[in-house]
Amino acid sequence: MAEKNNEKSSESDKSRQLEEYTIDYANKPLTTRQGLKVNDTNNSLKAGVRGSTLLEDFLLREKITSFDHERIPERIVHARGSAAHGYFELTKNIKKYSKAGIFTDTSRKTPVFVRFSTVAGSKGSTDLARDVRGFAVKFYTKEGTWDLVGNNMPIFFIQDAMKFPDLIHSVKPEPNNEIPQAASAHDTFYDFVSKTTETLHNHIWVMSDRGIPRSYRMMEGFGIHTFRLINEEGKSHFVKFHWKPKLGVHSVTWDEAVKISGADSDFHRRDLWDAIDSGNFPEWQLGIQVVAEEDEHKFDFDLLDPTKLIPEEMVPVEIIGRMVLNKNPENFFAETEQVAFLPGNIVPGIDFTNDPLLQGRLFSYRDTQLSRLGSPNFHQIPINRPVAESYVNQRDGHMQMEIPKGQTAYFPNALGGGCPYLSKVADGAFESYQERIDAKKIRGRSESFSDHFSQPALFYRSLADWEKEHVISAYSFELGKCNHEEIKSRMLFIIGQIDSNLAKRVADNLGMEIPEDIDRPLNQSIGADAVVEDHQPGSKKIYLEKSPVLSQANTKFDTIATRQIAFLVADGFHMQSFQAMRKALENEKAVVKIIAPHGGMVKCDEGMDHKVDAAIMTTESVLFDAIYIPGGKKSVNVLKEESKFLKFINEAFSHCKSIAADGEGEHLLETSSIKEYKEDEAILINEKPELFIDAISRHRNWKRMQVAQKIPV
Ligand code: HDE
Repeated sequence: MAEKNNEKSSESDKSRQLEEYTIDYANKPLTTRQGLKVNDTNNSLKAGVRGSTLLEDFLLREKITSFDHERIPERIVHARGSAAHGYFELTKNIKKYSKAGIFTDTSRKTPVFVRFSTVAGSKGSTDLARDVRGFAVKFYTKEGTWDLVGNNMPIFFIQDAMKFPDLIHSVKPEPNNEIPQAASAHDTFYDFVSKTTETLHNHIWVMSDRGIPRSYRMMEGFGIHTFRLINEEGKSHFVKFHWKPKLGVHSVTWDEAVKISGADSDFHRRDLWDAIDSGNFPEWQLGIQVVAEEDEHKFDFDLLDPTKLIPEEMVPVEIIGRMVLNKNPENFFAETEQVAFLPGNIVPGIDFTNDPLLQGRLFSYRDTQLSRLGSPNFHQIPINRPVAESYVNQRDGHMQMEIPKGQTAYFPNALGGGCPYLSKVADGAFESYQERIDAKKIRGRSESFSDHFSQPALFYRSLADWEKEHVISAYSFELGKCNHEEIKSRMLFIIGQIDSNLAKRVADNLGMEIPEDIDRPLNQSIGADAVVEDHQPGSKKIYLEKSPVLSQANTKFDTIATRQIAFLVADGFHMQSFQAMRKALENEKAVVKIIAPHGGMVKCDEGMDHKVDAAIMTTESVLFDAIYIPGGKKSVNVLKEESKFLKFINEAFSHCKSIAADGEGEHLLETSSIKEYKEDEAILINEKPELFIDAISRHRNWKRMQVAQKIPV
């Protein structure tokens, strides 16, 4: 029991550590950095009130100099992100696989800091870009910090770190005109993708709804690489890490993404912040796929190839823990911007594999933190400080925050009593897994990495029809934005290798033909002295017809918690229906927002004032998950006259959202473009709140998709 209490304290250990560095400015005087009290921060020191500013003005110099240096380089990738604090709890001991404290001790609450991000855009770009999302978790474990720096997709674009700069240079704004921002739909990206077929698997995930999530809280997370778990006996198992969101995996449509980018480009950031602020803590389960060492070669793909997933039907995901995010950062810069993730941050019981992408990452992240944060002492920044105590001999450098005592900073030493001393593995020291390697030094790629089509094809086959339609539209949009015919043509040929119907539909949209063949090599990821023919991607294999978990049609649909519901009202709305619906939705933890023709207050038919959350001219239907219109003749007559309310309804309908109306509320629907489509299971007129709740929990009524496309919005 004593042990348990002790372990439990570890979550608060990190909070206490952060509190030590947190400064409260309430009731405090303004001072200089030296603590000198200040009586004027509005005027510089001048030779007369209309005279020139004096060099003597140390207050002006301190203020301006500090301002001049307020920025640090933004991350070269994943620049735009948002983060939160929380904890991880192990629900199932996996001692048989790993000796890590975090995987053996179910009584611990390990503090975490999690940063979500887009990849390509700059720090100020929109949250709704079609892109991969970063999902980086810092576990402050008692044995040292472990960083699981993953994405919301289970695979990556390339197989070898050597190609990362090429990938990123191709997707970032083009170097001559710095266009486009936070968008992959341009020539250089497709020039690269069409010549690098290993990108296709991650690429088709980005073209799917996974590339435009509804919320960070509704995304899966993946460690991507195969890692190792090492148990007390030193035995290794291969492992893939999965985060499964409690709210299921949900997305918006491309039309919404485009409009949200204008209406609220902080949509995901705000959503995460508001959910935590209101006590609706985001939650994920941690799952593992474990493969025995002896089964390393039993698959049709290579476990070391980061462009491949292990279908869950082949190796099920075992749920072993849960992560809850329960606290927003105090300060964006100090925490979210300065947090430094390093895939090389590891603890005993977990280890790396030879995945050539992972190996490159182990180098890159420390290097990039040096240029972002400016000093090897970045681990001393409060958000980066481990909970485990750290004693190193590398101590000098910019911004040393500690005062290391003593005469020695080297090992071995006698003068310092041999300290800091070495530990034994039995006492918790890290020891790399002793993998046997017997190989030639070679710059090249394993033949087992050359299947580039089977898994994108498996992904596409596994999607529901509506998801396939979204993928077709996404490819059509992206390629439609390219200016070079030969790039589009090459792409059509290549996606034809994934699925001929997909390529045909995209070709029709582009008004192009799919070429019968294109210049070889298809894939340029070949070794220096390789024969081109030997290094073509292999032809598509079908080792699994479908993997249902890859489709969002099979995600969880059991809650409406935190869903944003717009109540459209004007003076005179029917209080009874309003109140009954509101209560029912809020009981299920949905968030009700009153949208009215103006700000301030609206009066219901019982004469009470209700605070308006947003005036119609300040908001858009794409920011909501569903709409409700209570009865009340007077109210509905006003709403009918405002075209923005009709646009609001038409758009929600076209995005396949649920709409409910009571009493005269129906008249508003009849005035909108959806009047003919009332035979729709997510259009509920004078129905019980339970049916509306059920419809919202199903996220969207995709059966409406064809009809919805006819609505002019
Ligand atoms: Fe990253 N990546 N990456 N990456 N990555 C960075 O590190 C890099 C890769 C990922 O919220 C950078 O601190 C290389 C895969 C996330 O702060 C940089 C390669 C995966 C984040 C870097 C990869 C990721 C980064 C930029 C190929 C998923 C944001 C700033 C070998 C498993 C972390 C920074 C945060 C950030 C390099 C590939 C995920 C430059 C060289 C694969 C979530 O070091």
